[in-house]
Amino acid sequence: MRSTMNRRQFAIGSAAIMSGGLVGGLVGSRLAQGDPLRFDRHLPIPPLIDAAKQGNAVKLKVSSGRHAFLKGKPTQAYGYSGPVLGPAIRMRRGDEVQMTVENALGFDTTVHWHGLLVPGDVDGGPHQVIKSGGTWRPKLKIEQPASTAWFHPNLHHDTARQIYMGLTGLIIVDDGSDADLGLPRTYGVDDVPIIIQDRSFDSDGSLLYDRRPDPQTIQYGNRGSTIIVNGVVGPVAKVRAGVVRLRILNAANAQNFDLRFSDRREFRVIASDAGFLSTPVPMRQLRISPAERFEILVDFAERQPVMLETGPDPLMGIFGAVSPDGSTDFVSIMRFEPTVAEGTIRDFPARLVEPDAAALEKAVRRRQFVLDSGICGGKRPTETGMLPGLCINGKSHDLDRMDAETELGTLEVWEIVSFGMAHPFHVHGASFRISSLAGAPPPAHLAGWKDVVLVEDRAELLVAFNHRATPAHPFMYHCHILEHQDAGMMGQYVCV
Ligand SMILES: [Cu+2]
Repeated sequence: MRSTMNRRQFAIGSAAIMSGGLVGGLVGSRLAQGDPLRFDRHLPIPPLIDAAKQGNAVKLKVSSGRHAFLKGKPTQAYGYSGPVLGPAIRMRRGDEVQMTVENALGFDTTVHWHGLLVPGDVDGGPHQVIKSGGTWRPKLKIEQPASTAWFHPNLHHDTARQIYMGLTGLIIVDDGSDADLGLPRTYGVDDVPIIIQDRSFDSDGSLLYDRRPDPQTIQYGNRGSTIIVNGVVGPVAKVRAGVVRLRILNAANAQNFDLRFSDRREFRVIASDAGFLSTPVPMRQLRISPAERFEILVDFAERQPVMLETGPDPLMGIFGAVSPDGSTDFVSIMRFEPTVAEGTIRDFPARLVEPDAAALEKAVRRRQFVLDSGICGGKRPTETGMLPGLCINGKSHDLDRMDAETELGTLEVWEIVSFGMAHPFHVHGASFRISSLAGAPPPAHLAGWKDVVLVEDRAELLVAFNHRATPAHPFMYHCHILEHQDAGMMGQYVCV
């Protein structure tokens, strides 16, 4: 069986890495130096830009700045209109938002609107480079249901490092349905963004990222020893004593997080990447892979402080299942303290929004995408040609090669196959329903519209193509382990 073989192949790779003594995909509640975390730093809330309140004209300046990920240790980071991360931009369905993106980084970048369903020429993929010192002015017509999206660089061969250094911002698409449903929606108060990332730091607090990652880092993705939430280590969020909505984004380069609360309380998943689920899904533990988003409702009415924890990456075998201190425990990543202020929302809704139907029998064709490593055809992913290739259907990404042509207004079945390890697969410019995961129907919280799917074995997707992308500005599909993407595990398609 495929999955058995995957695990065996994987275990061999893991043993090789561990014997090589390389630092890998390990999360921990302690800093590398061994200091226990105090969870006494207020959770930073990215500033909210409500596009409609400023005439649907939004400016972002991408630049380098100084930020203290570790308390008292400011260091270089990259951010959008700030030293690290970026604002949360609220956009309303039906509006057209004029973005102005100024690149003051000192080198090229792009800004990809991950989860926005917009045409290829404004999608911000590797064909829309914003040159150093340049400005990009895309118009974004918002025509999709309420959802949590985000924005980040997608520059050919330099996506992983730029995101690692801090380039991540949120987009909140608002269609009024959360007001109709009576959901918490006061940003930063009972509607709280939670951006989770793992990082490795030097003793001076600076970010460790090798511009030329070694083969093992490329193979398994960059994994840090410390977890940050909204850009800081060990934060505390003071929340209302009531039902609170968390918009969780995994913006790690490679790590899957396995989230739960320290008291194992139940929470409700209300939305995934591309919008609301039909009903809230009660869960006590939630896996989130790179680039995925989940919105959850948590009841803090009992006023008990609680920790948010993550387990070792369940899909990294030996490699991810052991912390630097040798433990396999869950570790605390942040603290919630319900305050004296009562929450205004006391109940979970019974129903949410019925997602747009998607009928498998309407699919016009079927394609298969095999995600693998090895000797890839096409251009070499590195100048030396000595590093491992990461490829889709045996080919490394090539900006000059078109891999697929789709037709506007159609549905297709895409079968994604992962070899060797689990890959989070993302499609630009389209959303999909998961028809099956390893041959079984998806669990309820993965049954809505999405744009990322973690493929451990194989997944069958029903993809809806409703946005135009021409050969000059194609859409990407790729693995969202950023080192894999940079090393060639990406393809591109047109939709005409
Ligand atoms: Cu991958």
